[in-house]
Amino acid sequence: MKLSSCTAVAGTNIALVKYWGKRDPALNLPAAGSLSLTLKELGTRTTVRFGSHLGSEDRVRLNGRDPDDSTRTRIGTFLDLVRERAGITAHAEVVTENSVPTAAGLASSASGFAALAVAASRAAGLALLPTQLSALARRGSGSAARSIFGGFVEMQPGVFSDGSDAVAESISEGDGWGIRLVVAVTSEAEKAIGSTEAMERTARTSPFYASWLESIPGDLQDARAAIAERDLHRLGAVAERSAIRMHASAMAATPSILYWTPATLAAMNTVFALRDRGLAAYFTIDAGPHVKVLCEQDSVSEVNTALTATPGVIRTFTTSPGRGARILHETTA
Ligand code: 2P0
Repeated sequence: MKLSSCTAVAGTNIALVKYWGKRDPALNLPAAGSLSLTLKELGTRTTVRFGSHLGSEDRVRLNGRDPDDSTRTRIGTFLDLVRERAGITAHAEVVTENSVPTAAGLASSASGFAALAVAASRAAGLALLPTQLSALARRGSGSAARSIFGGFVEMQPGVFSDGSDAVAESISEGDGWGIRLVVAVTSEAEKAIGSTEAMERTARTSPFYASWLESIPGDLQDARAAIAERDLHRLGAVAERSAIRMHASAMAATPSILYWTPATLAAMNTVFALRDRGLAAYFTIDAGPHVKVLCEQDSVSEVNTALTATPGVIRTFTTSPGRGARILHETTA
């Protein structure tokens, strides 16, 4: 196998039907399906180069800096999977840039591990199919499996113990619909508790976890139908209740996991008020305090104005459906 350098990009994705809980933490297998929208404006660009001259450890630069120890370990463990699969031992140089604020509930691990899966596998001489890339990306982060594909994407929980069927698939490209997601940033701080630990605590201690899992198949069915009909009201309603149920199950854990701040609640109320005025606007909230509002292109300016005027909202930006992870360029060493 020939080693090369490869640069790949991936957009992050925001789940409309949330993933929160694993059936196998070691292989990162989700306990239920999820459904997301891959975004154009927020993502990761990653270059990977393997080489025996790189010495005895992987060199990683994240946004122009050395990453913290846990991030370095997580990337090194992921590169070990790629090395094992490609039958190589060389270490790698990884240079990665996020256009997503890292670790503030804006899903940098989704685009990060999707871009890393594409760039590292290719640089190691592998030629993986999108489904195989999705399974590989999942090992880095559950949500990353979805960012291999563009537009609306559904993640299958799978039934096999090796996780080979726990992969994402594209449902619809998502463009031509004029759908937008307005992000209201409510904090610049890193989130208090990471998703992996929070999910595990929810599954172990929340009395609402079982009913949360039971509610997901119906939400997936509803979301799929809404996308097929291009029905924003129906899709938005599913997204809002999925987010609320996910957070409710996490809040009920011991100790409680609470991502919401007063600004989060104020932004949620802004969305309710917009709907009372007849606007099709629906929120979703991930493992952080930010509020993301699903609406039509024509409503973006009204949604933006209302969110910007909401106490505690620091800034807003607008995102739209994007393509799946892909190679930007590669060179053979
Ligand atoms: C999601 N989140 O579906 C859910 C909703 C956040 C809230 O997937 O442990 O970073 O790496 O599989 O993918 C964030 O969790 O967790 C996430 P791991 P991940 O987007």
